[in-house]
Amino acid sequence: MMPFVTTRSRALQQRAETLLPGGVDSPVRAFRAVGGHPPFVESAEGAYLRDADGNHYVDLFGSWGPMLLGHAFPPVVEAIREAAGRSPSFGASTASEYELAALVRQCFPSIEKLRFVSSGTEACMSAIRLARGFTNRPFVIKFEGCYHGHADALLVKAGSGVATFGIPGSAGVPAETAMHTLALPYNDLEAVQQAFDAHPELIACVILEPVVGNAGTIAPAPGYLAGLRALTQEHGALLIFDEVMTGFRLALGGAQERFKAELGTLPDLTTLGKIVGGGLPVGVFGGRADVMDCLAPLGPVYQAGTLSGNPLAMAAGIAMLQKLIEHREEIYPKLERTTAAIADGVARLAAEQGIGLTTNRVGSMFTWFFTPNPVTDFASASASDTARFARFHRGMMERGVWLPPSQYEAAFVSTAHGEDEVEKVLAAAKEALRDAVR
Ligand code: HOZ
Repeated sequence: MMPFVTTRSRALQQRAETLLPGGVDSPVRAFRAVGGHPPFVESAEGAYLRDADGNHYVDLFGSWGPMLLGHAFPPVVEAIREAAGRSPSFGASTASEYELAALVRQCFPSIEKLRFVSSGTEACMSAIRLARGFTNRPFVIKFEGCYHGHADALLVKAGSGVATFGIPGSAGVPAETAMHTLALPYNDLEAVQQAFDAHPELIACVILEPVVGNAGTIAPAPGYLAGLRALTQEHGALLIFDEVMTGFRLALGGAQERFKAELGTLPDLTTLGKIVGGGLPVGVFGGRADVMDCLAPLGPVYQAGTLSGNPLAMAAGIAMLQKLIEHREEIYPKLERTTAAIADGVARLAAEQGIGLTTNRVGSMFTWFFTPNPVTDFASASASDTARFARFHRGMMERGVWLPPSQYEAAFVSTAHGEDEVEKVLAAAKEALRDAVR
């Protein structure tokens, strides 16, 4: 194995720490949960990242999701260049907003109307406010280990960095702000039924990641999504699918397309992010027209943003979605094949070495949990051996494979990954697994 040199990245991290808390702009990036030093990225192309020391990595986190077609995808880069030449921001309407909205609508039949914002956090925060405004009810049901961005009321028992650092929520969130958030175990319909019984006509909405990515990957149990749909309808609450990770990834129409046969009726509202911006900051919330028309300037629910519908972000999103729509027949089966080869290949290696590993995969997102037991909710995900995960992560980095630096984040595969990358990941994993259990 070549020596793993990270001298430049270390220096850049030390310098960053003098101005940026933890040296980062988003906590999980600091690698605190897995040890070692975060490499500083200089550039990326296709399935590969290159760091400041010249190390190359097969990228298995894809900018946390957006890079479905690989890095520096030429049509997206070209669209951004072209739009930048006409000025990066106007703070006024452009034709491109309708164009991207029409493409989103084409992929998601449940989205009759939508609004663009700048992040998944904003999308979920706005969707919740809208649901409360529409129903005139205060309570929100969310699920343990699901992460819907860092808005105050949604950090309760959240996934992603909140789970990574083992904190129950966040300092700075007054109890009154979170008192209307009911955090229930995922995949447990009985708990939802009980919450509706305990708070009759007070629950505005149920929000969930239909396939969880922020506690690691967890699939909905058969009947779970349909059960939530039935319960919300019965109790006059809105059902919100947070498809920030799963939208355009699990299928062109996200989890709601993938699980359509079982779901029957679609969610009332959906939030999107990541892929819809082609790598630029875009979030979307949308759904039933009667609900969306409660937004200002038509209705009483206020929401706004200077950079919402930003022309560069719209251009990138249009280029991305056009490609996905045009090539959907090749793209999704290829993603499925490559991801299965990677996820199942490592699962086989672990079994051969007698290592207890649970592999959860849905489409092109997956997680290797270091536990021999099934992972179906946050409690079972938390039973994973995070010290083993950290050693495995380190071993993979040293061998040129960049996994998300937390047991509680999903790995993502792109169309730029192929047989070469599968081979590289399996070769690295064979040795890294051995190190992980030493
Ligand atoms: N919470 C994000 C993914 N679940 C992490 C984003 C980042 O650190 O860039």
